Amino acid sequence: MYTQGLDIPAGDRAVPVADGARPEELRFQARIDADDKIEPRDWMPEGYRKTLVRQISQHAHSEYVGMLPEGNWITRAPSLRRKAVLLSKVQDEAGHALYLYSAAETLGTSRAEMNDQLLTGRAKYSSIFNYPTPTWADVGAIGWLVDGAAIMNQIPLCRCSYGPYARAMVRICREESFHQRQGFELMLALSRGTAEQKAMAQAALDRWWWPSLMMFGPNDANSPHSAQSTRWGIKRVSNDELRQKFVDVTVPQADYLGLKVPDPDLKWNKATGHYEFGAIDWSEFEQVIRGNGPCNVQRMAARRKAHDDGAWVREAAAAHAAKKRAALAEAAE
Ligand code: FAQ
Repeated sequence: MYTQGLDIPAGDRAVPVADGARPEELRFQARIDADDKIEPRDWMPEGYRKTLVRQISQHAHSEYVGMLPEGNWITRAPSLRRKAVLLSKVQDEAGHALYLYSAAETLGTSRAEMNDQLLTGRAKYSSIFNYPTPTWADVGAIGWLVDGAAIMNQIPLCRCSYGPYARAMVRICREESFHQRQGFELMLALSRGTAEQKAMAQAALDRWWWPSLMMFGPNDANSPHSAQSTRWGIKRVSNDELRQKFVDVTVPQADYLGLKVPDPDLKWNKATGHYEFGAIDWSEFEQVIRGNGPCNVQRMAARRKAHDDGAWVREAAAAHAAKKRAALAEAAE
């Protein structure tokens, strides 16, 4: 369902290389256009490396910070089954961050450097994780909508031109797909529950709908990185196209749940075969990515505290590694 229609032929996305490109740039672009994978030791333009480090590290930070909103409910999950599922889902997100940090490290930027960029506010993470989770239904809404939007955006990344990123995305997408289903199943249980539970599910949908649409990034016309990232085969489907696919897939799911999407302008257009939806409040998005969302301060404070609290673990691991290296060197003498 989430993967349909995402295969864009290379010819349709190719944008001409700038005049005066050097031979190695032309060779590089020819490899991209032939759908060849670029590997860490291959020649690549500095801009390509920089773009990938920016996107992959932001993606890793998103998975990492993204553990916090749902993590808020681990101790209060309503049953042992729900607690076990939520625990393993949140652990999966930590794993995604790890694969992505590792993929970014292959481009020559260390994990410590990326972490420093996050903690000092120089790197972004997804706007979506700056919203609060006041009720149990928010856990369902995150799985259903946020993981649903994440998969929509990430399936095309499995075919991204950079090998380590593309390979990391395959496993991540499989896990996100499971996360989406568990969120939907949670929402289904609430929607079929008492009137109070159904109202809780509706309120969570009201809270998460618009921020989920913002996750896909600015409209194509206002997306500064899209043209170049598309030319380099990093981006395969545009922000607006993915957002539209998400709306088209998700509205019937809301109908099935008996919930109402909070958009008075939402309507099915028979001629185009797509839903038309209302205007996104981009000023809210700007505020959130500038650090002024409802939970930005709280999220960064939690990450800084976790980093500080973990200092002894990093020191112990480094001391252990040094000890092992010394023992190996001694044995080799
Ligand atoms: N939030 O020119 P574009 C998840 C920034 S993972 C914050 O369109 P691009 C799993 C953008 O960085 C969710 N900033 O940029 C999970 C750029 O700023 P910069 C994360 C945003 O890169 C689920 C500027 O706006 N997914 O959910 C956002 O071509 C549940 C201009 O934008 C990924 O990172 C935003 N929403 O396209 C975990 C996927 N959107 O860097 C836990 C990989 C845009 O110049 C629980 N990333 N910006 O300062 C991508 O696909 C792309 O980077 C886009 C943005 C599509 C996000």
